[in-house]
Amino acid sequence: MTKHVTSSHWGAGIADVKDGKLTGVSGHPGDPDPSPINDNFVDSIYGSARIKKPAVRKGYLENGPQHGGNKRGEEPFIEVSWETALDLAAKALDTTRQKYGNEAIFGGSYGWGSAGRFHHAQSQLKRFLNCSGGFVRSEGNYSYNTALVLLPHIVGDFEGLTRNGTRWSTIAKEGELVVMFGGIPLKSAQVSPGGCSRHRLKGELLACHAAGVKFIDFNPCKSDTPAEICAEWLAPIPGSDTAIMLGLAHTLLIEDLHDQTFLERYTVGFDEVKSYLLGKKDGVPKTAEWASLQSEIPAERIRELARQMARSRTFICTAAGLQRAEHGEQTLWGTITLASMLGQIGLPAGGFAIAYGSDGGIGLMNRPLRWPSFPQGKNRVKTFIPVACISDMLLHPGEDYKYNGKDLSYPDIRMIWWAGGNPFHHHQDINRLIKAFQKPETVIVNEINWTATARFADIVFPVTTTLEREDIGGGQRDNSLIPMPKVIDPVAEARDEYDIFTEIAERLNFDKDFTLDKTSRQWLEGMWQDLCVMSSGVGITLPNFESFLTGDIIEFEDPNPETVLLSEFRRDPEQNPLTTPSGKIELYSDRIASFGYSDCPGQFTWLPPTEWLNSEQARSFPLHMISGQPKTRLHSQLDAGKYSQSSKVKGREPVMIHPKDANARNIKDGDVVRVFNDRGACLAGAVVTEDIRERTIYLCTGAWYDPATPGETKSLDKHGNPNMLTHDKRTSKLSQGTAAHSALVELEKFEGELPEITVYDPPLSND
Ligand SMILES: Nc1nc2c(c(=O)[nH]1)N[C@H]1C(S)=C(S)[C@@H](COP(=O)(O)OP(=O)(O)OC[C@H]3O[C@@H](n4cnc5c(=O)[nH]c(N)nc54)[C@H](O)[C@@H]3O)O[C@H]1N2
Ligand SMILES: Nc1nc2c(c(=O)[nH]1)N[C@H]1C(S)=C(S)[C@@H](COP(=O)(O)OP(=O)(O)OC[C@H]3O[C@@H](n4cnc5c(=O)[nH]c(N)nc54)[C@H](O)[C@@H]3O)O[C@H]1N2
Ligand SMILES: [Mo]
Repeated sequence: MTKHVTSSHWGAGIADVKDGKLTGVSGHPGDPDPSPINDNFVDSIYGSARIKKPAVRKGYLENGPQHGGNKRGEEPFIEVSWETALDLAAKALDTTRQKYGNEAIFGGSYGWGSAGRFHHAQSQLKRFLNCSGGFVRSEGNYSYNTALVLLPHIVGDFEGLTRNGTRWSTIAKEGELVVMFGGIPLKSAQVSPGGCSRHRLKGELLACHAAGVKFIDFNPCKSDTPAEICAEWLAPIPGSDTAIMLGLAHTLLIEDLHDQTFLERYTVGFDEVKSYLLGKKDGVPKTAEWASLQSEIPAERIRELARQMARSRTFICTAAGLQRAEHGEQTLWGTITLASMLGQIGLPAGGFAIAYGSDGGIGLMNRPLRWPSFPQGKNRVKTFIPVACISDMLLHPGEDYKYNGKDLSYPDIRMIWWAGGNPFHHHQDINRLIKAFQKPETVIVNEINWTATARFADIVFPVTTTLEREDIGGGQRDNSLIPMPKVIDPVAEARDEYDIFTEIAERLNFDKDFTLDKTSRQWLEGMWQDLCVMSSGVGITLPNFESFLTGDIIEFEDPNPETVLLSEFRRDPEQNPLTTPSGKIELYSDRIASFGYSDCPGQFTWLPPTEWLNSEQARSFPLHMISGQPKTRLHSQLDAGKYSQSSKVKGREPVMIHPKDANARNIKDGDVVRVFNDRGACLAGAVVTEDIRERTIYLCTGAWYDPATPGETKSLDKHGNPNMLTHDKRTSKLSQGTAAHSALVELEKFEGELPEITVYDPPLSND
């Protein structure tokens, strides 16, 4: 048995290999709280869902590219030689750019891929497409797009706010009260983009609790926050947090508990907020009673909480999940408005945080250096889309739309190339996406596994996993370099992305631009050289690359453990202005107001979602579905693995349902249920629990879409993908973010014969 250090988005690990085969991956011994997601590796690497050879959809192989009328997701695949697949891909790329120009190629390819600085699938694809003349890219992410777009207008860019965010260690020392909208889900903090050497959040939260910090959790789901911190659970109607924040703000205002001095010195626009709170703009004072009507949180609790917040050192934490909903911008603007009224921004353990807990690094650690990455080159195509507009783009070429003050129109896409992402996992309203995906002439997907996205391609390239290639591990917010040696040989015919793209570039005569005449090892050694130079700047001498690969984690000093968000601004706002137009916190933004968007006006505003428990649709679909992140995997990755499978109920994704809602439908724990609305339906396995509030269900993302009848319109998904049910409306015209958390559904016991799960078997032709 040999042991090798390795890394993944869920942390540093140790891979065990016997006779050339991977037998398991466990957490690194230095990690106090390693993630069991590692247990998914073995089955995903060797199981039936692994793509073993290049494959081409039958109709595409027989008839070539067609515009519309394609049978993607329905027709089987035929395995072909690497030569054939590479030739076909080169031809499709060349024909598309010659016939329609590079504006017809979509390489946005959103997704998490795997850890590793060099073999980063998206960077590889983007460099390749850039060398080929460019592509339509996508901007932003599904995670916190409203934060990316809104925050620079009103307080500063999200990356800066998280990088310089107040640490949990400071909250343990100085804090008294943490008010969480959406909790601090430890399940989410298992994951950190690019990996981490230690999972620190649980320890830090326990230290806060031991130091006497009180936690309050507004969350429809209780169990997403660790029981050990004894948070007071307040379970609002999903989507009503903005109203609660307004109710709190109203109480602060009328009881004169707000910090007028802070507001005058550090913010602009409070008069507008005041007038809105008092109902002078719309005739509705935002009292605690009013907030209670929207949220079902008792008015007295809202009022008392406002007082408690004003008399304590209070830290307001808003989870990323909240803004993944219609008008998600408002939950962030509300957070900042409330924190400004309390006047504690810039004080240790005061102020606000966005997305703490949605990542195992934010608020815990920082990287000391900017780790090197594989250069993507220059994109000559200027057209882009906000990432969640994928179906709109494919279905409505040429149509105009608005985004963050810009008037844009959708390009006419003829070819899609995806590497390192799974849109049939991540995008909303999959039945709509299925239609959209039939339009282009060619779809190419590089994948490890036969995911739904691979099944909706024409050409599928099997790629290596992190354990089958060597790389440098370095997390986006972590202080360590983690060796990623090659642990096993590539399974079946899988190849590295770099080699696949090099071969296609050779066929089209731009391989020298792509490779700069370097092998992967030479690129890695070059990146390591850069790291050696940068590290010596912070007093660390790195070993040579070979010794790094065979050695252990290299940890750097935490660059700023005492950071307090916006403390410099607080100390001297004239010398340290914010990057907003006024240099201050903008509680009213002239710039946003000037865009004239009714779905995102110039100040924090209550705009009820179209789908929520107080809307008309709740009569037909009376349950609110939350579709957060799964504990047992990263999104859809390694869903075939042991740990992910261990959570399933009769093979279906678990759905949490309150006993009252279950009883009313004659559903028992462990029953298979059909969850449905007008957009689609899926099966799921009932977990009856009081951890979820009434009239709300929780179905995590990531079960691979497994249609009962591929090709049939709105076929039942046998497996439990919540995006069968979510709508494809965006947060607002400002950020065009996903609004996945705003969805109403109904469910019933599934009575028929239980269909088999078939999505882990390859969709290959038997002919
Ligand atoms: N309803 C609902 N939907 C959501 C969300 C939600 O809360 N609710 N959350 C959203 C969020 S926050 C996100 S970030 C997205 C995530 O969406 P994605 O990032 O698209 O999801 P993943 O499953 O991580 O997809 C990564 C894919 O890359 C593949 N892969 C891994 N390594 C490699 C590699 O080296 N090369 C290649 N070619 N492929 C590789 C994996 O097998 C996997 O299929 O989902 C979003 N969707
Ligand atoms: N294990 C695991 N960890 C992950 C991921 C994964 O797939 N698996 N994905 C990673 C990624 S890409 C991201 S972006 C982050 C996302 O991290 P988060 O955004 O933090 O995760 P979510 O599970 O979407 O939602 C967070 C919380 O919001 C609550 N919530 C939902 N709707 C409402 C509401 O209307 N009001 C209130 N008050 N609360 C609400 C949910 O109950 C949940 O507890 O997680 C990361 N971590
Ligand atoms: Mo995300």
